[in-house]
Amino acid sequence: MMQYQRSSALFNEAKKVIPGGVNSPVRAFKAVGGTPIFLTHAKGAYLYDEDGNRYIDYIASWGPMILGHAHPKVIDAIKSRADKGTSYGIPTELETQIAHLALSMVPNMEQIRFVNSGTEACMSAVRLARGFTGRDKIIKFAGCYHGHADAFLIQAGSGAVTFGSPNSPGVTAGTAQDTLLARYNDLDQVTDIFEANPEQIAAIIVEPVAGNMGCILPDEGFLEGLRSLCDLHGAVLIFDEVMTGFRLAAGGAQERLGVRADMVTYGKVIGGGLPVGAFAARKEIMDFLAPVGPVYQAGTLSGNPLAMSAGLAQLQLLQQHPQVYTSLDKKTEYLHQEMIPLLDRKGIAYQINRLGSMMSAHFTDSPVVDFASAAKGNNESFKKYFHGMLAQGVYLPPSAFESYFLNDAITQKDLEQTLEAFSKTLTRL
Ligand code: HOZ
Repeated sequence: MMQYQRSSALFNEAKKVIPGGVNSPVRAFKAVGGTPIFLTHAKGAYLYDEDGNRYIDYIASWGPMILGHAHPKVIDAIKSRADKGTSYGIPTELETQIAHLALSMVPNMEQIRFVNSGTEACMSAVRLARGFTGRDKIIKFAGCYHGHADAFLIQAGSGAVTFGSPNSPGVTAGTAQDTLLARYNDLDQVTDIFEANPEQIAAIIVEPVAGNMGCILPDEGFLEGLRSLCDLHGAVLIFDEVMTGFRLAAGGAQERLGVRADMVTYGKVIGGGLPVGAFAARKEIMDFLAPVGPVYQAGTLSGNPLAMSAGLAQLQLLQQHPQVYTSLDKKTEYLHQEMIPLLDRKGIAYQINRLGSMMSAHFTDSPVVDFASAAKGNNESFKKYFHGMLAQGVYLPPSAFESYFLNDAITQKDLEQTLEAFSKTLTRL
Protein backbone atom coordinates (compact mmCIF):
# COMPACT_ATOMS: atom_id res chain seq x y z
CA MET A 1 0.00 0.00 0.00
CA MET A 2 1.54 3.30 -1.08
CA GLN A 3 1.78 6.11 1.44
CA TYR A 4 1.43 9.75 0.42
CA GLN A 5 1.77 11.58 3.77
CA ARG A 6 4.69 13.78 2.81
CA SER A 7 3.23 14.67 -0.60
CA SER A 8 -0.01 15.51 1.16
CA ALA A 9 1.74 17.78 3.69
CA LEU A 10 3.72 19.50 0.93
CA PHE A 11 0.56 20.03 -1.10
CA ASN A 12 -1.18 21.66 1.88
CA GLU A 13 1.81 23.94 2.41
CA ALA A 14 1.96 24.82 -1.30
CA LYS A 15 -1.74 25.74 -1.35
CA LYS A 16 -1.05 28.54 1.15
CA VAL A 17 1.22 30.37 -1.27
CA ILE A 18 0.50 29.04 -4.77
CA PRO A 19 -3.06 29.03 -6.22
CA GLY A 20 -4.30 25.45 -5.92
CA GLY A 21 -0.80 24.44 -4.78
CA VAL A 22 0.45 24.02 -8.35
CA ASN A 23 1.93 26.05 -11.17
CA SER A 24 -0.11 24.31 -13.86
CA PRO A 25 -3.68 23.18 -13.11
CA VAL A 26 -3.74 19.54 -14.28
CA ARG A 27 -1.01 18.71 -11.76
CA ALA A 28 -3.44 19.32 -8.89
CA PHE A 29 -5.31 16.01 -9.54
CA LYS A 30 -8.61 17.88 -9.33
CA ALA A 31 -10.04 15.88 -12.22
CA VAL A 32 -9.21 12.56 -10.59
CA GLY A 33 -9.36 13.47 -6.91
CA GLY A 34 -6.79 12.66 -4.24
CA THR A 35 -3.45 14.24 -3.48
CA PRO A 36 -0.94 15.05 -6.18
CA ILE A 37 2.41 13.41 -5.69
CA PHE A 38 5.37 15.71 -5.09
CA LEU A 39 8.62 14.52 -6.65
CA THR A 40 12.16 14.42 -5.34
CA HIS A 41 13.72 13.30 -8.63
CA ALA A 42 13.34 11.33 -11.83
CA LYS A 43 15.77 9.05 -13.66
CA GLY A 44 15.29 7.06 -16.84
CA ALA A 45 11.72 5.75 -16.97
CA TYR A 46 11.00 6.42 -13.30
CA LEU A 47 9.62 9.14 -11.07
CA TYR A 48 10.41 9.14 -7.34
CA ASP A 49 8.14 10.91 -4.88
CA GLU A 50 8.66 12.47 -1.45
CA ASP A 51 7.22 9.39 0.28
CA GLY A 52 9.78 7.06 -1.32
CA ASN A 53 7.42 5.65 -3.96
CA ARG A 54 8.63 4.86 -7.47
CA TYR A 55 6.44 5.15 -10.58
CA ILE A 56 6.87 4.13 -14.21
CA ASP A 57 6.34 7.42 -16.01
CA TYR A 58 3.88 7.61 -18.90
CA ILE A 59 3.80 11.39 -19.27
CA ALA A 60 7.50 12.19 -19.79
CA SER A 61 6.94 15.72 -18.44
CA TRP A 62 4.03 15.92 -20.93
CA GLY A 63 6.31 15.03 -23.78
CA PRO A 64 9.82 16.48 -23.54
CA MET A 65 11.61 13.55 -21.87
CA ILE A 66 11.43 11.28 -24.90
CA LEU A 67 14.73 9.58 -24.03
CA GLY A 68 13.86 9.22 -20.34
CA HIS A 69 14.73 11.49 -17.44
CA ALA A 70 18.20 12.87 -16.74
CA HIS A 71 19.84 11.44 -19.85
CA PRO A 72 23.60 11.69 -19.11
CA LYS A 73 24.41 13.49 -22.39
CA VAL A 74 21.70 16.12 -21.87
CA ILE A 75 22.70 16.62 -18.24
CA ASP A 76 26.39 16.96 -19.16
CA ALA A 77 25.50 19.58 -21.78
CA ILE A 78 23.56 21.60 -19.20
CA LYS A 79 26.26 21.29 -16.53
CA SER A 80 29.14 22.29 -18.72
CA ARG A 81 27.21 25.23 -20.15
CA ALA A 82 26.10 26.47 -16.70
CA ASP A 83 29.72 27.14 -15.73
CA LYS A 84 29.89 29.70 -18.54
CA GLY A 85 26.96 31.80 -17.30
CA THR A 86 23.25 31.16 -17.54
CA SER A 87 21.81 34.10 -19.49
CA TYR A 88 23.27 36.93 -21.55
CA GLY A 89 20.54 38.49 -23.67
CA ILE A 90 23.19 38.52 -26.40
CA PRO A 91 23.44 35.94 -29.23
CA THR A 92 25.53 32.78 -29.01
CA GLU A 93 26.66 30.32 -31.70
CA LEU A 94 24.58 27.64 -29.93
CA GLU A 95 21.38 29.23 -31.25
CA THR A 96 22.55 28.89 -34.85
CA GLN A 97 23.70 25.32 -34.21
CA ILE A 98 20.34 24.17 -32.87
CA ALA A 99 18.53 26.13 -35.60
CA HIS A 100 20.53 24.31 -38.32
CA LEU A 101 19.96 20.95 -36.70
CA ALA A 102 16.24 21.43 -36.08
CA LEU A 103 15.67 22.68 -39.63
CA SER A 104 17.62 19.74 -41.06
CA MET A 105 15.40 17.29 -39.16
CA VAL A 106 11.99 18.72 -40.11
CA PRO A 107 10.61 18.95 -43.65
CA ASN A 108 9.77 22.13 -45.44
CA MET A 109 10.92 24.82 -42.97
CA GLU A 110 13.59 27.41 -43.81
CA GLN A 111 13.94 29.55 -40.69
CA ILE A 112 13.16 29.12 -37.02
CA ARG A 113 12.79 31.52 -34.06
CA PHE A 114 13.30 30.23 -30.51
CA VAL A 115 11.07 31.29 -27.62
CA ASN A 116 10.46 29.93 -24.12
CA SER A 117 7.29 27.83 -24.34
CA GLY A 118 4.74 26.28 -26.66
CA THR A 119 2.28 29.01 -25.67
CA GLU A 120 4.68 31.71 -26.84
CA ALA A 121 5.41 29.81 -30.03
CA CYS A 122 1.72 29.51 -31.00
CA MET A 123 0.90 33.07 -29.96
CA SER A 124 3.77 34.43 -32.04
CA ALA A 125 3.00 32.18 -35.03
CA VAL A 126 -0.56 33.49 -35.18
CA ARG A 127 0.63 37.10 -34.93
CA LEU A 128 3.07 36.48 -37.76
CA ALA A 129 0.38 34.80 -39.90
CA ARG A 130 -1.86 37.83 -39.33
CA GLY A 131 0.97 40.24 -40.24
CA PHE A 132 1.84 38.20 -43.32
CA THR A 133 -1.72 37.96 -44.66
CA GLY A 134 -3.07 41.28 -43.38
CA ARG A 135 -6.12 39.44 -42.04
CA ASP A 136 -7.48 39.10 -38.48
CA LYS A 137 -9.41 35.87 -38.06
CA ILE A 138 -8.10 32.40 -37.31
CA ILE A 139 -9.75 28.99 -37.30
CA LYS A 140 -9.09 26.65 -34.39
CA PHE A 141 -10.66 23.33 -33.48
CA ALA A 142 -12.73 22.59 -30.37
CA GLY A 143 -10.65 20.58 -27.92
CA CYS A 144 -7.33 21.57 -29.48
CA TYR A 145 -5.03 23.40 -27.11
CA HIS A 146 -2.38 25.81 -28.30
CA GLY A 147 -1.25 27.18 -24.96
CA HIS A 148 -2.96 29.74 -22.82
CA ALA A 149 -2.77 32.92 -24.92
CA ASP A 150 -6.16 34.65 -25.09
CA ALA A 151 -6.93 33.80 -28.71
CA PHE A 152 -6.69 30.06 -27.97
CA LEU A 153 -8.82 29.82 -24.83
CA ILE A 154 -11.95 29.33 -26.87
CA GLN A 155 -13.21 25.74 -26.55
CA ALA A 156 -9.66 24.84 -25.51
CA GLY A 157 -8.63 21.32 -24.59
CA SER A 158 -6.19 20.03 -21.98
CA GLY A 159 -6.28 21.63 -18.52
CA ALA A 160 -8.81 24.24 -19.65
CA VAL A 161 -11.48 21.67 -20.42
CA THR A 162 -10.43 19.41 -17.54
CA PHE A 163 -11.40 22.21 -15.18
CA GLY A 164 -14.54 23.17 -17.02
CA SER A 165 -13.27 26.46 -18.40
CA PRO A 166 -12.70 25.84 -22.11
CA ASN A 167 -13.72 29.49 -22.59
CA SER A 168 -11.75 31.29 -19.92
CA PRO A 169 -13.08 34.39 -18.16
CA GLY A 170 -10.61 37.18 -18.85
CA VAL A 171 -10.64 36.63 -22.62
CA THR A 172 -12.38 39.64 -24.12
CA ALA A 173 -15.30 39.33 -26.53
CA GLY A 174 -13.20 41.27 -29.05
CA THR A 175 -10.48 38.63 -28.97
CA ALA A 176 -12.95 35.74 -29.02
CA GLN A 177 -14.71 37.05 -32.11
CA ASP A 178 -11.57 36.61 -34.20
CA THR A 179 -11.23 32.93 -33.27
CA LEU A 180 -13.59 30.85 -35.40
CA LEU A 181 -14.31 27.39 -34.11
CA ALA A 182 -14.66 24.14 -36.00
CA ARG A 183 -15.03 20.46 -35.07
CA TYR A 184 -11.84 18.42 -35.36
CA ASN A 185 -12.06 16.11 -38.38
CA ASP A 186 -14.98 18.07 -39.88
CA LEU A 187 -13.71 19.41 -43.19
CA ASP A 188 -17.16 20.49 -44.39
CA GLN A 189 -17.48 22.84 -41.46
CA VAL A 190 -14.09 24.41 -42.20
CA THR A 191 -15.16 24.87 -45.83
CA ASP A 192 -18.33 26.66 -44.64
CA ILE A 193 -16.35 28.92 -42.31
CA PHE A 194 -14.06 29.99 -45.16
CA GLU A 195 -17.06 30.71 -47.37
CA ALA A 196 -18.77 32.76 -44.67
CA ASN A 197 -15.63 34.84 -44.03
CA PRO A 198 -14.16 35.62 -47.46
CA GLU A 199 -10.60 36.98 -47.39
CA GLN A 200 -10.73 37.41 -43.62
CA ILE A 201 -9.04 34.25 -42.40
CA ALA A 202 -5.33 34.59 -41.73
CA ALA A 203 -4.65 31.04 -40.57
CA ILE A 204 -5.85 27.66 -39.49
CA ILE A 205 -4.05 26.43 -36.38
CA VAL A 206 -4.37 22.71 -35.73
CA GLU A 207 -2.71 19.92 -33.78
CA PRO A 208 -2.01 17.47 -36.63
CA VAL A 209 -2.50 14.72 -34.06
CA ALA A 210 -4.54 16.15 -31.21
CA GLY A 211 -3.03 15.48 -27.80
CA ASN A 212 -5.09 17.72 -25.57
CA MET A 213 -8.46 15.95 -25.60
CA GLY A 214 -6.79 12.60 -25.15
CA CYS A 215 -4.97 11.49 -28.26
CA ILE A 216 -7.10 11.96 -31.38
CA LEU A 217 -5.94 11.05 -34.86
CA PRO A 218 -6.80 13.04 -37.97
CA ASP A 219 -9.17 11.16 -40.28
CA GLU A 220 -7.78 10.26 -43.67
CA GLY A 221 -7.87 13.34 -45.86
CA PHE A 222 -8.53 15.81 -43.02
CA LEU A 223 -5.10 17.46 -42.94
CA GLU A 224 -4.81 17.26 -46.73
CA GLY A 225 -8.20 18.99 -46.93
CA LEU A 226 -7.04 21.78 -44.61
CA ARG A 227 -3.95 22.17 -46.81
CA SER A 228 -6.12 22.57 -49.93
CA LEU A 229 -8.50 25.01 -48.24
CA CYS A 230 -5.61 27.19 -47.07
CA ASP A 231 -4.15 27.16 -50.59
CA LEU A 232 -7.52 28.03 -52.09
CA HIS A 233 -8.22 30.91 -49.70
CA GLY A 234 -4.69 32.26 -49.22
CA ALA A 235 -4.55 31.38 -45.52
CA VAL A 236 -1.54 30.11 -43.57
CA LEU A 237 -1.70 26.50 -42.35
CA ILE A 238 -0.11 26.30 -38.90
CA PHE A 239 0.65 22.88 -37.45
CA ASP A 240 0.98 23.02 -33.68
CA GLU A 241 3.64 20.35 -33.28
CA VAL A 242 4.44 21.23 -29.67
CA MET A 243 3.52 17.64 -28.76
CA THR A 244 4.16 15.80 -32.02
CA GLY A 245 7.35 17.61 -33.12
CA PHE A 246 10.49 15.43 -32.91
CA ARG A 247 8.26 12.75 -31.29
CA LEU A 248 6.13 11.07 -33.96
CA ALA A 249 9.23 11.10 -36.18
CA ALA A 250 12.39 13.20 -36.35
CA GLY A 251 10.39 15.44 -38.70
CA GLY A 252 7.27 15.30 -36.52
CA ALA A 253 3.74 14.94 -37.87
CA GLN A 254 4.66 16.63 -41.15
CA GLU A 255 7.00 13.73 -41.87
CA ARG A 256 4.88 10.98 -40.34
CA LEU A 257 1.64 12.01 -42.04
CA GLY A 258 3.11 13.43 -45.23
CA VAL A 259 1.27 16.78 -45.12
CA ARG A 260 3.20 20.05 -45.29
CA ALA A 261 2.25 23.10 -43.24
CA ASP A 262 3.22 26.72 -43.94
CA MET A 263 4.28 27.29 -40.37
CA VAL A 264 5.01 24.88 -37.50
CA THR A 265 5.27 25.48 -33.77
CA TYR A 266 7.49 23.40 -31.50
CA GLY A 267 8.04 22.92 -27.78
CA LYS A 268 8.66 20.07 -25.36
CA VAL A 269 11.15 17.65 -27.09
CA ILE A 270 13.05 20.54 -28.73
CA GLY A 271 14.11 21.80 -25.29
CA GLY A 272 15.44 18.55 -23.82
CA GLY A 273 13.45 19.26 -20.65
CA LEU A 274 14.33 22.96 -20.39
CA PRO A 275 11.82 25.70 -21.30
CA VAL A 276 12.03 26.06 -25.08
CA GLY A 277 9.46 26.73 -27.74
CA ALA A 278 10.02 27.62 -31.38
CA PHE A 279 8.18 28.49 -34.55
CA ALA A 280 9.38 27.88 -38.07
CA ALA A 281 8.25 28.70 -41.60
CA ARG A 282 9.58 29.35 -45.04
CA LYS A 283 11.76 32.46 -45.36
CA GLU A 284 9.11 34.46 -47.22
CA ILE A 285 6.93 34.34 -44.08
CA MET A 286 9.75 34.66 -41.52
CA ASP A 287 10.91 37.83 -43.32
CA PHE A 288 7.88 39.55 -41.82
CA LEU A 289 9.31 39.04 -38.32
CA ALA A 290 11.31 41.73 -36.47
CA PRO A 291 14.07 42.79 -36.90
CA VAL A 292 13.75 41.97 -40.63
CA GLY A 293 10.05 42.77 -40.89
CA PRO A 294 7.35 44.64 -38.98
CA VAL A 295 5.80 41.87 -36.84
CA TYR A 296 7.19 42.27 -33.33
CA GLN A 297 8.28 39.41 -31.11
CA ALA A 298 11.04 39.32 -28.50
CA GLY A 299 12.21 37.80 -25.20
CA THR A 300 15.05 38.20 -22.70
CA LEU A 301 15.36 34.46 -22.15
CA SER A 302 14.74 33.47 -25.78
CA GLY A 303 17.67 31.39 -27.04
CA ASN A 304 18.86 30.99 -23.47
CA PRO A 305 22.23 29.19 -23.51
CA LEU A 306 21.28 26.50 -20.97
CA ALA A 307 18.02 25.75 -22.74
CA MET A 308 19.71 25.71 -26.16
CA SER A 309 22.40 23.33 -24.85
CA ALA A 310 19.82 20.90 -23.49
CA GLY A 311 17.76 21.05 -26.67
CA LEU A 312 20.79 20.68 -28.92
CA ALA A 313 22.04 17.66 -26.96
CA GLN A 314 18.66 15.94 -27.12
CA LEU A 315 18.13 16.64 -30.84
CA GLN A 316 21.66 15.39 -31.58
CA LEU A 317 20.87 12.15 -29.75
CA LEU A 318 17.65 11.74 -31.72
CA GLN A 319 19.44 12.43 -35.00
CA GLN A 320 22.24 10.00 -34.20
CA HIS A 321 19.87 7.28 -32.99
CA PRO A 322 16.85 7.31 -35.30
CA GLN A 323 16.03 3.77 -34.09
CA VAL A 324 14.56 5.52 -31.00
CA TYR A 325 11.40 6.14 -33.03
CA THR A 326 10.95 2.48 -34.03
CA SER A 327 11.69 1.41 -30.49
CA LEU A 328 9.12 3.84 -29.04
CA ASP A 329 6.52 2.77 -31.59
CA LYS A 330 7.06 -0.90 -30.78
CA LYS A 331 6.79 -0.35 -27.05
CA THR A 332 3.62 1.69 -27.35
CA GLU A 333 2.07 -0.73 -29.80
CA TYR A 334 2.85 -3.64 -27.47
CA LEU A 335 1.14 -1.87 -24.58
CA HIS A 336 -1.84 -1.00 -26.75
CA GLN A 337 -2.25 -4.52 -28.19
CA GLU A 338 -1.89 -6.20 -24.79
CA MET A 339 -4.46 -3.90 -23.19
CA ILE A 340 -7.11 -4.90 -25.73
CA PRO A 341 -7.74 -8.52 -24.60
CA LEU A 342 -7.76 -7.43 -20.95
CA LEU A 343 -10.40 -4.80 -21.69
CA ASP A 344 -12.39 -7.20 -23.86
CA ARG A 345 -12.37 -9.82 -21.09
CA LYS A 346 -13.65 -7.22 -18.65
CA GLY A 347 -16.47 -6.35 -21.06
CA ILE A 348 -16.12 -2.62 -20.47
CA ALA A 349 -16.83 0.02 -23.16
CA TYR A 350 -13.52 1.50 -24.29
CA GLN A 351 -11.59 3.12 -27.13
CA ILE A 352 -7.83 3.28 -27.40
CA ASN A 353 -6.37 5.88 -29.75
CA ARG A 354 -2.71 5.75 -30.64
CA LEU A 355 -0.14 7.03 -33.08
CA GLY A 356 3.54 6.33 -32.46
CA SER A 357 4.34 6.97 -28.82
CA MET A 358 1.17 9.01 -28.12
CA MET A 359 -1.86 7.15 -26.86
CA SER A 360 -4.99 7.46 -24.72
CA ALA A 361 -7.71 5.18 -23.34
CA HIS A 362 -11.32 6.39 -23.21
CA PHE A 363 -14.17 4.60 -21.44
CA THR A 364 -16.87 5.01 -24.07
CA ASP A 365 -18.37 2.81 -26.76
CA SER A 366 -18.26 5.31 -29.65
CA PRO A 367 -15.09 6.19 -31.57
CA VAL A 368 -13.25 9.20 -30.16
CA VAL A 369 -12.69 11.49 -33.15
CA ASP A 370 -13.31 14.98 -31.81
CA PHE A 371 -13.99 16.88 -28.60
CA ALA A 372 -17.66 15.89 -28.30
CA SER A 373 -16.86 12.18 -28.55
CA ALA A 374 -13.92 12.53 -26.14
CA ALA A 375 -16.22 14.21 -23.63
CA LYS A 376 -18.53 11.17 -23.64
CA GLY A 377 -15.91 9.11 -21.76
CA ASN A 378 -16.96 7.85 -18.35
CA ASN A 379 -14.97 9.99 -15.92
CA GLU A 380 -15.84 7.88 -12.87
CA SER A 381 -14.20 4.86 -14.54
CA PHE A 382 -11.26 7.05 -15.57
CA LYS A 383 -10.71 8.19 -11.96
CA LYS A 384 -10.67 4.60 -10.66
CA TYR A 385 -8.38 3.61 -13.51
CA PHE A 386 -5.96 6.43 -12.79
CA HIS A 387 -5.81 5.74 -9.04
CA GLY A 388 -5.63 1.97 -9.50
CA MET A 389 -2.56 2.41 -11.70
CA LEU A 390 -0.99 5.05 -9.45
CA ALA A 391 -1.33 2.79 -6.39
CA GLN A 392 0.61 0.14 -8.31
CA GLY A 393 3.43 2.48 -9.32
CA VAL A 394 2.27 3.61 -12.77
CA TYR A 395 1.93 7.35 -13.41
CA LEU A 396 -0.62 8.15 -16.13
CA PRO A 397 -1.92 11.61 -17.08
CA PRO A 398 -4.27 12.72 -14.28
CA SER A 399 -6.99 13.78 -16.75
CA ALA A 400 -8.92 11.92 -19.45
CA PHE A 401 -8.23 14.87 -21.76
CA GLU A 402 -4.47 14.34 -21.89
CA SER A 403 -2.33 11.97 -23.93
CA TYR A 404 0.25 9.44 -22.69
CA PHE A 405 3.79 10.11 -23.88
CA LEU A 406 6.10 7.13 -23.73
CA ASN A 407 9.82 7.53 -23.17
CA ASP A 408 12.45 5.22 -24.59
CA ALA A 409 13.91 4.34 -21.19
CA ILE A 410 10.80 2.23 -20.51
CA THR A 411 11.84 -1.44 -20.63
CA GLN A 412 9.93 -4.60 -21.54
CA LYS A 413 9.85 -5.40 -17.81
CA ASP A 414 8.22 -2.01 -17.14
CA LEU A 415 5.62 -2.73 -19.80
CA GLU A 416 4.84 -6.13 -18.24
CA GLN A 417 4.55 -4.51 -14.82
CA THR A 418 2.23 -1.87 -16.29
CA LEU A 419 0.01 -4.53 -17.86
CA GLU A 420 -0.13 -6.45 -14.60
CA ALA A 421 -1.22 -3.27 -12.83
CA PHE A 422 -3.74 -2.66 -15.62
CA SER A 423 -5.21 -6.14 -15.28
CA LYS A 424 -5.62 -5.74 -11.49
CA THR A 425 -7.07 -2.24 -11.89
CA LEU A 426 -9.68 -3.46 -14.34
CA THR A 427 -11.10 -5.85 -11.75
CA ARG A 428 -12.04 -2.79 -9.68
CA LEU A 429 -13.71 -0.77 -12.45
N1 HOZ B 1 -2.08 20.55 -19.66
C1 HOZ B 1 -0.66 20.49 -19.85
C2 HOZ B 1 -0.28 19.42 -20.86
N2 HOZ B 1 -1.14 19.35 -21.97
C3 HOZ B 1 -0.06 20.20 -18.52
C4 HOZ B 1 1.25 20.82 -18.34
C5 HOZ B 1 1.76 20.65 -16.92
O1 HOZ B 1 1.00 20.60 -15.97
O2 HOZ B 1 2.98 20.56 -16.78
